[in-house]
Amino acid sequence: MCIFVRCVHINECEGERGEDYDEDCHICVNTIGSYTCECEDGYELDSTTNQTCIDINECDGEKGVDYDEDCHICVNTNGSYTCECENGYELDSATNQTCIGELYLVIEKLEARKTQDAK
Ligand SMILES: [Ca+2]
Repeated sequence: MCIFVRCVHINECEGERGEDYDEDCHICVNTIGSYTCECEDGYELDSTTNQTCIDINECDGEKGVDYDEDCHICVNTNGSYTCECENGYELDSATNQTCIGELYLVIEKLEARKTQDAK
């Protein structure tokens, strides 16, 4: 910032998030005359401003690359994604990003019973 021809270097990152630097800037990185951001997983730096982290829409990407191959209907969420599953499949509660079939669930239940019987 220049006041009366004197330029003062301001470190926005020492200020308050949402006031001195953008609310959606995850890790503020001070630069000369400005600032930029580092973003958390699932977000990318907005290339128009370089000062905001925006959600990556994994569902716009390629199945098996940007989102799980076993995700039937990809549903974008902030910082991540989840899936809707076809009939006979359930969302894997461990990740919320994979659909698992009935057969797999039956095997898992049998395995659990076997473990219980062994006790
Ligand atoms: Ca996302």
